[in-house]
Order: sequence, then structure tokens, then C-alpha cells
Amino acid sequence: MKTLIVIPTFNEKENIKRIINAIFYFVPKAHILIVDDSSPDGTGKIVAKLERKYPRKLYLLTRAKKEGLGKAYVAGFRWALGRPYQFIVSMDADFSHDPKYLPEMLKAALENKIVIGSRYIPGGGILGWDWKRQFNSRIANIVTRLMLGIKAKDATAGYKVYHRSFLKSLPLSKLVSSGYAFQVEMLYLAKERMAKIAEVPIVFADRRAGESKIAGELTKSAKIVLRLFMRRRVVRQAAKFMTIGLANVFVDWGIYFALTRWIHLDEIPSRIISSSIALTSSYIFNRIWTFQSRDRAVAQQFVKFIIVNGMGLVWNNLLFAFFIKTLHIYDLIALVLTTVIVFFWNFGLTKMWAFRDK
Ligand SMILES: Nc1nc2c(ncn2[C@@H]2O[C@H](COP(=O)(O)OP(=O)(O)OP(=O)(O)O)[C@@H](O)[C@H]2O)c(=O)[nH]1
Ligand SMILES: [Mg+2]
Repeated sequence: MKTLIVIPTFNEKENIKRIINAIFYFVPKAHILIVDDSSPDGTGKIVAKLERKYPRKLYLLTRAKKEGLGKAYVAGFRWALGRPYQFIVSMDADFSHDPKYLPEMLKAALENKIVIGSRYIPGGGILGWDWKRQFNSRIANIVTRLMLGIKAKDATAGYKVYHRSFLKSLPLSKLVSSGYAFQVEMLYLAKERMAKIAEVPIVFADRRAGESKIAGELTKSAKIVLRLFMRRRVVRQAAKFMTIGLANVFVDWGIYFALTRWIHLDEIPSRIISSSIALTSSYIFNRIWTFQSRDRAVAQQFVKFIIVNGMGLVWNNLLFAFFIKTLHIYDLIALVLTTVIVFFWNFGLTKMWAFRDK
């Protein structure tokens, strides 16, 4: 079972030799690929020299210019997939990722598609970061997990073992991230593929030597997380559900106008007819467009839809009354609050019950 450890480097001359030696100490059978973006400090030259010491075990892939961590990994993964490696490890050069964890992580990889060296499970942790950096990392991790529905506790981890079959299943040329968000995108793609993931606790240490390249990566990563969020099926469904809801308000009003002004029907029956038509059309569009349901039990589905959204209407009024009378919330704020809550109620139950879509 061949293992390749991929390490992207940019200006890591103080660390590179020692990390390579340390890795071979802990996993003598593994191979290492250094993906160097033509570091001006000569990291690549050091690796080229070491290649002679470790023939057919240490490899160097030199890229013309600094293009970011994600791009370097994609190049490294492509290189790995072109050769018969079973397990592909991603790891930093600066000793933040202690090679002593490799044997345990590789063992866990026998039964998983991804193994994460995790800072945020019992036994894991961070050494040498001030509270500010720890706090930022925690928040970034929580927000990322919530937005993307990632279950792993350490969603931004960079120390991972990938099974070859998982990497093979990815559209490597179509990734949206080029920098640090690459790590998150990998877990997002793993979730989409329902890949089995395990976490092994690691104590992450601040870089030993050399300079950090993280500056500017945070906003870039936040944008990527937002892009991936918009790509989530549940988010796209919620957006469609909302669009249909809004559009049908106009359907409702239009029909009401037509019935009262042109056909001269009374207000109440007009209202009943127009809202019934709007609700029906909302059902139809949600069935076809939002949930793309092919369930034959249309009548049953329709009744469930009416129950959910009808109850939504009742909730709307009850909650509003509760907010302003009992909690004494300012009425316009209560209006917004109830609308948001009822939206989640309507959408959630329509999705999970009426259309029983998982
Ligand atoms: N090839 C390549 N490697 C990079 C690039 N950016 C960062 N790296 C490497 O990726 C790894 C992680 O980068 P770091 O700068 O350590 O980032 P960090 O761990 O978030 O921050 P610090 O440890 O505080 O520096 C290191 O091995 C870097 O040399 C890049 O653009 N190209
Ligand atoms: Mg680092």
C-alpha cells in the first residue's frame, strides 16, 4: 500500500530538510512530493539536492510561480493519481503538522475515504497561537461548518489523508478555491459524495521557522465559503421556495383584482378563490421547480402542502400576537421575526414532509 505525502512549499528553507527527515523517520516506507512554487529562498534547490539522498522516495515538482496552496495541491494530487499511490497525505512544511501522527492517521485511512488530523476533538489542540488567532480560527471553523453542513469538527484542517478513490472522484480542474479554502472545499466535496470521514486528534503547533503566508487569505476564503454555500442544494431550494412564495403574492393580488373589478364578485369569495389559486400554483411550481418531485401520490402531497402552509399562516398570527402582547417586542421587528420563523417552518416541513426529500 503506497503512500505519498504531498507538501506544498513557498520559502521554507529553514524547515524543508528537517521535515523531510522527520517524515522518513516516522513512515520510512512512504514517498514524499514537494510542490514548490519556485521559492525565491531556494527551497527547491535544497529538495533537489536531497532527492539524491532519497532516490525514488523523494520527489520535487516545481511550478513556475506562486499560485496558492490549492493550486499546488491540485498539481500534487494529479501527480499522485498518475502513479500507483493508495493514500495521499496533505501536510504543511513548517512542523505545524507533526509527522509523528502519520502512522495513526494512515491506519485510520484503511477504513475511511478521508482522515483529518483534527485540532478540535478531545486530545487535539493548538500550541503557540495567541488567543486572538485561536479565537479567529474557532469562529472560522464554526461558521464554515454551519454554512456548508460539514460534520467534521475541524473543517479547516490542512493535515489529512485522502484515499486515492476519493481524489479520483473529484473534478480537480473545476475547483473554486486556489488558496487556503481548498481544505474546506475538499470536505464540502466529500460531503456531497457522502465519503466516510474519520478524525484523529493532533496537537497543532505554531510554525517553527520562516514566515507565514496567511495574510489576505481570510477574506478570500470567506468568499469561497459563501460560493460553496450558494451551491448547496438546500440553499438553492430555499431560494426557489422563496421566489415562488413572492411571485404567488402577485398571482393572488392579480386574481383578486380581476375577480372584483372585472367579474364584480364580492370581496370575500374573491379572496378565497385568489388565495386558493395562488396556493395551488405555488404547490405546482414547488413540485416541478424546487423539489423536482416525481412522486405519483400528487393528491396526498398537495394536501400535506396545504396543511403545512396553512398552519404557517396560523403560526404567523399566533407568533405575532405572542411577540407583541407577551414579549412586548416592537411590532415591526415582530413582523420580520415571524416572517422569518414561518418561512423556515414552511420551507422545512414542505421539504421534509410534503415532498419527503432528504
Ligand atoms: N506551493 C505553495 N505552497 C504554499 C503557498 N502558500 C503556502 N504554502 C505552503 O503551505 C503550507 C502552509 O502555509 P503556511 O504559511 O504555514 O500557512 P499557515 O500554517 O496557515 O500559517 P503560518 O503557519 O502561521 O505560517 C506551508 O508549507 C507553505 O509553505 C503557495 O502559494 N504555494
Ligand atoms: Mg503553517
